[in-house]
Amino acid sequence: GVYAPRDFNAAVAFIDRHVQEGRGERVAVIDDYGATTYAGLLEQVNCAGNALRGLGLRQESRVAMIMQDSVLFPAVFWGAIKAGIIPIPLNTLLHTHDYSSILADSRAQVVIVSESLLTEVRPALAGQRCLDTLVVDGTPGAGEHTLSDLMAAAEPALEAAPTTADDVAFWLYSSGSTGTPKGVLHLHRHLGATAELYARGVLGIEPDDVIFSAAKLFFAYGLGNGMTFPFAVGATAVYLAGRPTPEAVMDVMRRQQPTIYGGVPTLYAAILADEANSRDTGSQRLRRCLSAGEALPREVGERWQARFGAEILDGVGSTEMLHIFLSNRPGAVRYGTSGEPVPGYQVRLADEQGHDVAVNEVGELLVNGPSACMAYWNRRDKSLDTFEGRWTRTGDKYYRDDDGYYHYCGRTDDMFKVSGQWVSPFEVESALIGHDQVLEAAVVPCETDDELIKPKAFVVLKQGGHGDAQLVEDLQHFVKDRITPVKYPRWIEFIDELPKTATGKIQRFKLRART
Ligand code: 3SK
Repeated sequence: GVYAPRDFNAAVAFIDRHVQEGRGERVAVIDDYGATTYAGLLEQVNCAGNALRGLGLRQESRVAMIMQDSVLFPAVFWGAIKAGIIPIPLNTLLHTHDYSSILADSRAQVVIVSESLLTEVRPALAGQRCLDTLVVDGTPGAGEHTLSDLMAAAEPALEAAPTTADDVAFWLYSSGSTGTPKGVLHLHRHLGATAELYARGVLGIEPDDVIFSAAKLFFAYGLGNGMTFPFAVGATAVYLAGRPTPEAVMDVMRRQQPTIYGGVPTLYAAILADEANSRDTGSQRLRRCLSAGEALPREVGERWQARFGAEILDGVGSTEMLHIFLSNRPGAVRYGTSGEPVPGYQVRLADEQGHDVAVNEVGELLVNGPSACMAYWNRRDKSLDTFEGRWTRTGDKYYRDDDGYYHYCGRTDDMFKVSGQWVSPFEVESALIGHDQVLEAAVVPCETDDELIKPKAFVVLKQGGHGDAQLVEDLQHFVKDRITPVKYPRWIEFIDELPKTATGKIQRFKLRART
């Protein structure tokens, strides 16, 4: 293997190793309840692994996790992996019908749920054929188990299951901007690959870093930021259980003084737009920020850096590739671009026939690297459509400029033609966001009375509410002055918020349905 020997259990490399090498007293996690050292985490990992075995789970059986961010998340995640059991962290913002179909699809036998999420999850257990045990992080109901009791009664020593680097270690469900979620299978070797190539290679994480990720641990981006990266080097992760509102994020920044912050564009923009915290300087130790989930508007990057003094490394990743494979690098950031390939990954841009496109021409982005997932669970056709030998199709359109920087143009299925020219919604949205009254925008194709396709924009204003006809006209001129005029939005509708996936991607298909 590239980053792991053949006989390999990722939990030993990420958790046990720190204690074996004398770093047991370093702080691994700070959550809403306090700090846990690496030695304390190892004990919790072992107890959780033994507790799962005690529930009858064996190597390769599956446990679903619907848990808020706290130290119990890594305890269960790595405990399962160490025991050879496959954890499946699920989005905590889903509804009963989503949990019902995902739990059935995954065939998990046990589900661990944070108490506050029980109302959505409990009804999803009805009629499940494989799932027989509900464990609650909190107070259980009749016939349910308590996570803390199970862990307290379990042995604090656990021998790692004899897994290989190519065994499946965990699944994630992709939350693509359309369609039903797909189970994405990741191997023991993948976590180390993202830590080595992106976290050490680009982000430059070090043992003394304190990293805070507003993106939650159930999301591949948050899982890397909040567990893989700090635990790869013995650094400290800060967790926030609740919603990462601008106030909550700034509060953590002030109290925990992280050195690295992982956010998403909407949150960067919302923090900058929030008058209430405009004097808050956040963390005095902040040295690096990263952004993913959707493209970071240039304006937002520039304003953030001017205010907080730390660059934002905007990057692109996917659940399928586990983390970021295309990114801006420290000292060479070009806001408004997704940067360059992370060393260790290869990318190419292909036209509809699969041929490489020329510099400055738009094509679909494909990526090849050592953290690509094995397949989608039970979705053979989708797997065949997405994974072409060593290459993974991303569904994103990009062009590469003369300097080798990649520019995002939108999702393959979001692009549309106006007067024979391809329009990237992202290009029009970026122009709109440059206006000082606009917080966010989404652009979709819309038919005129004579059945021609023209751009329509949905706009969220910084001060909220609706703009008048004058503002519509100003915004249209503003766009025409900045990009090819034919792409300006013929209609502008003001809305309170844009429909988004739980991980921050705009769901343009929902807006298309409204036109
Ligand atoms: O959306 C992204 O850019 C991303 C980044 C890292 C890991 C996962 C995802 C989906």
